[in-house]
Amino acid sequence: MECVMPSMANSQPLGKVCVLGLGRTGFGVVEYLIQHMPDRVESIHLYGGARSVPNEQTARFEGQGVHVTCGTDEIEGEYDLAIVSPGIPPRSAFFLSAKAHAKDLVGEPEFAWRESPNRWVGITGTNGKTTSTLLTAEIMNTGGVKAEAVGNIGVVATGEIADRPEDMWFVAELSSFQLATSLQLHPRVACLLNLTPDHIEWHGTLEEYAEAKGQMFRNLDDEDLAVVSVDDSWCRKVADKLEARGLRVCRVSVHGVPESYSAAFVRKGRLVVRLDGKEHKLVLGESLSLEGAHNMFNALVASAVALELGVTVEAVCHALMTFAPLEHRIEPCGTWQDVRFINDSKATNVDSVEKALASFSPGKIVVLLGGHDKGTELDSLAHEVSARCYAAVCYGEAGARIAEAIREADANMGLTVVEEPHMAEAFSRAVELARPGDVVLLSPACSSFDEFGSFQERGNAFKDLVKELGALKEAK
Ligand code: UMA
Repeated sequence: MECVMPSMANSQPLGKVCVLGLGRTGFGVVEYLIQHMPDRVESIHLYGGARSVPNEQTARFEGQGVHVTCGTDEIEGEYDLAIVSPGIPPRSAFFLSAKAHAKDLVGEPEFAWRESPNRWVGITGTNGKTTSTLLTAEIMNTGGVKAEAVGNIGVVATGEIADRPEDMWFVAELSSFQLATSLQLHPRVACLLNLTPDHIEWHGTLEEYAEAKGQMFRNLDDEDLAVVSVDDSWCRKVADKLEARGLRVCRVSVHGVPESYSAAFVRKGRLVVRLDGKEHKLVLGESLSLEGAHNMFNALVASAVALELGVTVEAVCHALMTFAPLEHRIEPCGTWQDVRFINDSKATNVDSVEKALASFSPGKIVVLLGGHDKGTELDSLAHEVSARCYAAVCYGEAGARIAEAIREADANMGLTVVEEPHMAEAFSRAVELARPGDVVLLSPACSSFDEFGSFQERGNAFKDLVKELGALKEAK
């Protein structure tokens, strides 16, 4: 395999480069490339795809010498390198056309790594990536080890390279989309949190999705550390394979105490990280600022990474007790007539919703489900909703399909299932249905793109609806 020498990477010529996508990634990459014209970059061609139209930003780029093409998936000309935004599926005409016209095609984190390859931590998994990434960076900074959270959390790594001090770590949340287009990416610590079906419409099969996640470990060597869950069967297989390769693997579990030389687990209520046989006893689970078993798991992962990179036990414990919970993640946003409103807009897949449902008393949940239909398999969601909820209000593009799955799973058990066109109507309906003591939970199991620009926008719209109702904000 070709090896990129860290000290050489930043000076290598990039030649003719094309960039695909007019989102955060495309813009961040183009801004970076412009700084390297003409010495390393001969030309930049930005393609927006079939549905794109020029905008103020593309006009600004054109003024700086960038060629911009919108309204087509056809790439023209020949390029040394194509850098692709993660939302563009590898089977799409757009992606394939770029592949046919470029000597090398990479995703954005791979490009960022090639440009600045020292001190990377990679974190992936179906759920918990954002919390784990932010918590890891927080613990490291608390312990005096400089770190910046980048990647899928919304910070394009390439855009952060220019101002990156030599001693700063990138703690990168990496989605399966981003990993599927990574080849040489080589983090010093790589973490896999869990693996459940998601994004199948993008990857094709669960196997391909799992394979993409596995890409993160491809280049690890015996100096590195893999931090891998052993609480689900897919991840256990990954941990076994990595150990068979002779790598150091920290096995993480909230259910048991792994025997391995390196492990992270809970013993008598206390979080413990064992690295190369040496145990570090951390805080009691009840002292964590984040609630829920899944967050205890995220805390174990973040602590293992930080301890591996030299943070003291004291600093880890302090950060674990003070880290502020995240917006749009099981976020309490008000109470009205003894009904609590919870914003879990970040729950864009079934597994996240199931975790949210498990956080409240059974039979007292009115859940709002729906949005952009990702074609996810709905059986287990439907059964959980039937078992745990009092009512389900389904809306948006995926609303009818979800409602049908729940009705089928519920088969005369008495759950109220209703359909509404949009989130606002769904919210009003949920308010009508909720009884004192209930929770109205927005945990949609879908992405937001049929109605909103992002899950943040959807979460904020939900919180505005709660505010308009005259709900009182909870103290916590
Ligand atoms: N485009 C097409 N065809 C497509 C899809 C996209 O032409 O089928 C082009 C269009 O020009 C469009 C552009 O690509 O304007 C958008 O690119 P993008 O969808 O990759 O979005 P970005 O704004 O670049 O944001 C991406 C991530 N988005 C996706 O993976 C869908 C952001 O993750 C990430 O924060 C950002 O890069 C910085 O790394 C969001 C996300 O939803 C939060 N991630 C998924 C998740 O968490 O479940 C994986």
